[in-house]
Amino acid sequence: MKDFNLYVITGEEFHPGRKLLDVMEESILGGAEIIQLRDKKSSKRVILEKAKMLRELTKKHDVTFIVNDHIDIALAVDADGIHLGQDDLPISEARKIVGFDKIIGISTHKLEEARQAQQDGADYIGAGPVYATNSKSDVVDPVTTSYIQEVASEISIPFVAIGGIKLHNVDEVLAAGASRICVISEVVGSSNVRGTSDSFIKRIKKSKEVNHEAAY
Ligand code: 3NM
Repeated sequence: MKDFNLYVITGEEFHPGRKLLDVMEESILGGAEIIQLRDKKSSKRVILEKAKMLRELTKKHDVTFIVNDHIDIALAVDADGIHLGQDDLPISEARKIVGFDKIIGISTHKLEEARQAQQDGADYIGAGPVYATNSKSDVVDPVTTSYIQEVASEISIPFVAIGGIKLHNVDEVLAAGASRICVISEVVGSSNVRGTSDSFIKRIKKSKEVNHEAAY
């Protein structure tokens, strides 16, 4: 998969009165390189319609498009990949359905799950929730930046840090070893979605420069 810095997930409850497509386009214009459609409430028909619109938008901007949970919808709209949770289909079964041309990502909350995901052939993992978050109902306790440190030192596939990440704490997450950040509320709930994405991108890139310099 193409590497990335900022991954933004939809969260329509955070932008009442503003359109999904407008908000997600602003996040892309600010620099988000992956967009994930995550909708735990709507009917499959409604999610399909949103997926079609976001597929078109992400194609227009040459951005990666991932669908959460619904493999059938991801295939129907020719998304770039799917994102699974620990209770969804195992990666081996999902791979049989989507093949090797699609990205498969999975959420992990402990090292055991991260190792398993890597062994099962995940293209990337989510590592979180780093901090407390209101964006996920079935959320586990925060894993803190120590999980980020563990994943950074042990896991070789790409990982993205997620959960309660804001502009005020992102530097801490980057310092723990993350180089890719995933956000819902801080970006989509912002009154300046584009500017907030852009600020995240600048912080991520800055941290990479510093680490690069430190390595040489
Ligand atoms: N997955 P926010 S945390 C969707 O830890 C999701 O796997 C998580 O939203 C995980 O940036 C999370 O608003 C919510 O905290 C992220």
